[in-house]
Amino acid sequence: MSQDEQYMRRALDLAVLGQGSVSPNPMVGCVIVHQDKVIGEGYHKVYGGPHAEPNAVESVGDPLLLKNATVYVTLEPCSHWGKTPPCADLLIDKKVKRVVIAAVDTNPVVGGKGIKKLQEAGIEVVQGVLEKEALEENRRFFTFLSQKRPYIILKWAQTQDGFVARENFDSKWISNPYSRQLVHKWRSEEDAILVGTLTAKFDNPKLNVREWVGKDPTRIVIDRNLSLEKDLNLFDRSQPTICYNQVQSSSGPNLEHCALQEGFDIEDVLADLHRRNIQSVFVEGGARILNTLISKNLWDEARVFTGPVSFGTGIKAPLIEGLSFQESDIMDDRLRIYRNIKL
Ligand code: AOF
Ligand code: ZN
Repeated sequence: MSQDEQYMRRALDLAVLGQGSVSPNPMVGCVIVHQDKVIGEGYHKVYGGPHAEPNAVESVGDPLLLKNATVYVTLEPCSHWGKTPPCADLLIDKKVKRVVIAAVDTNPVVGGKGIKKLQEAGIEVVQGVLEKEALEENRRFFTFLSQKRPYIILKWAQTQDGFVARENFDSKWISNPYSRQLVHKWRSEEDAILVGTLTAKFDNPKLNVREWVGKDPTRIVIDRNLSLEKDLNLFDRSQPTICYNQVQSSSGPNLEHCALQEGFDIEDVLADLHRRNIQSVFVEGGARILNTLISKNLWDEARVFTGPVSFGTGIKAPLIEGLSFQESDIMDDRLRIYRNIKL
């Protein structure tokens, strides 16, 4: 690893500290180095709050050192007046010597303009240092911008013989303490969790974060004809919940009924979530909604648990073309298999 890469690695690690509180903004970290010594660090802590760069600049003890400093930032410094002043202007004002950037900000209001501003002010700019890592870290942000829909993570658990539940929808077999805890961690990392009608009905999930410390995501359920019972856990109003229907129904605290047109499809739901600035969705089933998303290639990651049991018959697991769990665990970059996980 080069020295630039080492400092950028630190900036990428700092950025992650903002996970869960900056969406729909990106996670951004910043490290300021003077004569091979770190003199300042910062990250974007909260949506609407100061960006990574002002936080890092603020942390520098002797501001005079900034003049000869190199600033490492995981995303191109912004050039626009948003909720805060442009970060590029701040770095120009402080007369820093060099700015090292991991990824360009694809937000159209920035889109290279921050880099141009810095260069025009005579600052040396290096870009693309640990770019791959930076794109991966902010994959939700970049996908949200480029696809105009939330980043979609599919999750299911299947038996050795490829079933997600028995015919009576019983799927209790997968629950072991470790997989449950992992799922709760995953829930806390996304803006929303989506389930279909049958999963809401038969599993009666709470879809909150109990086995991990973190925020509860917004719950999203599709219930076209308002057929779900009102006393399901999902409707307990303990956290924001959106229910998509094709008929009008009244909303109340923490429970919004959103009526889409007759015969709406999943794209309409995703477009509405995009409008609401929901950057990522964790899809917990059932098989029908998972298959729909897979068949339309509307997914970015699939996390699949496999258990040591066989059902022989039941509800078939979603199929990703070309995937055979027997052959290999990783068939696709997007697919992550968690095989027989145990404590
Ligand atoms: C930076 N450093 O730490 C972040 C940036 O609404 P605002 O004013 O907070 O602006 C949000 C946009 O600014 C966001 O969509 C992204 O393009 C950029 N985020 N930029 O220079 C940061 N978080
Ligand atoms: Zn900024």
